[in-house]
Amino acid sequence: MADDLSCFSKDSFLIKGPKNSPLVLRLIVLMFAMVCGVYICSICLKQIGTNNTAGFLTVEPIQKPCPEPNIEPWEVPYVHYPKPKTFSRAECDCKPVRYFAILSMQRSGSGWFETLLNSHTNISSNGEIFSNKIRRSNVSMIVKTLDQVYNLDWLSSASKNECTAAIGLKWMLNQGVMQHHKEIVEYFKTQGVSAIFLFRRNLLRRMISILANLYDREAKLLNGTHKSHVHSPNEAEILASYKPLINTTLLLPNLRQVEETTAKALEYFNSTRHIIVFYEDIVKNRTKLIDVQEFLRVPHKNLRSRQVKIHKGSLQNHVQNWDDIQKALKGTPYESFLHGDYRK
Ligand SMILES: *[C@@H]1O[C@H](CO)[C@@H](O)[C@H](O)[C@H]1NC(C)=O
Ligand SMILES: *[C@@H]1O[C@H](CO)[C@@H](O)[C@H](O)[C@H]1NC(C)=O
Ligand SMILES: *[C@@H]1O[C@H](CO)[C@@H](O)[C@H](O)[C@H]1NC(C)=O
Ligand SMILES: *[C@@H]1O[C@H](CO)[C@@H](O)[C@H](O)[C@H]1NC(C)=O
Ligand SMILES: *[C@@H]1O[C@H](CO)[C@@H](O)[C@H](O)[C@H]1NC(C)=O
Ligand SMILES: *[C@@H]1O[C@H](CO)[C@@H](O)[C@H](O)[C@H]1NC(C)=O
Ligand SMILES: CC(=O)N[C@H]1CO[C@H](CO)[C@@H](O)[C@@H]1O
Repeated sequence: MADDLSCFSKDSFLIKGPKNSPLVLRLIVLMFAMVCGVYICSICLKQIGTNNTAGFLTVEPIQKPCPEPNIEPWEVPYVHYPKPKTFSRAECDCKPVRYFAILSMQRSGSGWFETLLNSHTNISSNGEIFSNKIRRSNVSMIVKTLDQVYNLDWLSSASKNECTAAIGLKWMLNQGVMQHHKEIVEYFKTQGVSAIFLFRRNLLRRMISILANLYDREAKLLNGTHKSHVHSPNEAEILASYKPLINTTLLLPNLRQVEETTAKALEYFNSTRHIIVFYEDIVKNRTKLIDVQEFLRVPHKNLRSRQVKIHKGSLQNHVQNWDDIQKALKGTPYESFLHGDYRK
């Protein structure tokens, strides 16, 4: 429209010019044409400018698409290419990332297990993020936290760099997992998160570990600091010197309740991709960790932890009322817990 108008006025200026020629009129028409031209040019420039910058913003992050990873079709929902806000994945931009969550219970060896996983260059497990009550106060907070973790934007001492190939966290069943299981299962399925269940077979040993840990929270046996995990045999010995008294009235109901929780959790998460790992099995045979690395689809490495086991050897050395406990468990399905012994 504007173009036509300016051309028309130019034509009329050329045709009419020679006949009727007041200089003022010619100048006015000339000025009008110039203003029109400048106006049109400026609009053109503006449009080119915005479209160019808009183009850069939307096109740059997806520059060249990553080549199709060499994976089996069932794996596709579990392979991700996060774009962290806090850093660039640089040379590993096109390396796929797997999401996982270690679902466990307190004093089941999950701290040790996590340090083993974190000794792998491509695995980053961010610890017990949901021990913080605010982060698990409702489903939207949980989802927001998980989104941040899986987008590689959660900063913790475990965060690795651009070449993380498996990202996750440690999550205790009593930290909102059981309470919000429906929504969490839904999240795991839609976002492609794999679950690693880590349980302990000998629940009596677990109970002793819980009681000793609770006691140390107050007593702080190691030079006035409370420690849940130790790195030297000397420290382990000091912590194990405390022998808890187990209330035998509560023993059976408590063991039963832990078993029920475990069974329920497995039932809830049955439809998610998962693996079940037992602490005792890893202690006995480290090659079990290959199964876990296979599950996470990371290259196989020799995993290490500096943590030292606290309660070693026969259980009877670790409690005050061994005789009562023996009596309470004789003839129950839990009798085998009395004998389970293993070295490390
Ligand atoms: C969830 O919890 C957070 C923090 O406690 C709160 O700010 C937010 O309003 C809650 N959201 C819903 C939907 O309840
Ligand atoms: C693992 O990390 C290394 C660098 O630390 C990187 O070169 C390698 O590509 C990563 N592997 C995977 C599968 O992402
Ligand atoms: C406690 O402190 C003493 C002296 O400061 C030190 O020799 C000892 O190793 C410490 N023990 C532990 C378990 O840290
Ligand atoms: C064991 O627990 C029960 C129930 O809490 C309590 O009534 C009982 O006194 C406890 N026994 C001992 C020896 O502490
Ligand atoms: C999970 O589902 C499978 C079949 O879909 C079933 O065989 C198995 O018993 C279930 N496990 C639990 C713990 O519910
Ligand atoms: C350790 O476990 C692997 C499989 O996870 C098995 O092949 C191997 O025989 C086991 N080794 C021992 C000593 O039990
Ligand atoms: C060709 C083209 O992409 N034109 C777009 C330029 O930007 C404006 C608004 O920013 C869009 O409306 C045009 O479609």
